[in-house]
Amino acid sequence: MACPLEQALAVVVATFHKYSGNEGDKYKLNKAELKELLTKELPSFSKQTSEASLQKLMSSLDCNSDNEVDFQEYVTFLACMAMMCNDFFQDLPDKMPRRK
Ligand SMILES: [Ca+2]
Ligand SMILES: [Ca+2]
Repeated sequence: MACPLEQALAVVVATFHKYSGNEGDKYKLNKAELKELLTKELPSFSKQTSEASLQKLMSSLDCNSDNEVDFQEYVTFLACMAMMCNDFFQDLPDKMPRRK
């Protein structure tokens, strides 16, 4: 049985490919694929994702400006989210997510 962190890494990889393969380049997320990933996999972070904020997020993630989010850009995004979670939880030990 895999450890939780190993499972989490596998989920990070599998989640990307679950959406990246829907349209066009199967190793990159276009805007529609990114939107679907955000709304289905990160619902608490993307409650009010307007078209404008999606476009803004897309351009800030798209470091190489090819209008697609590749795996590296996606991982950078998740790393930023992880840092935000860390900032939020580190001073709130009671709210620290617990391993199940
Ligand atoms: Ca794609
Ligand atoms: Ca890109």
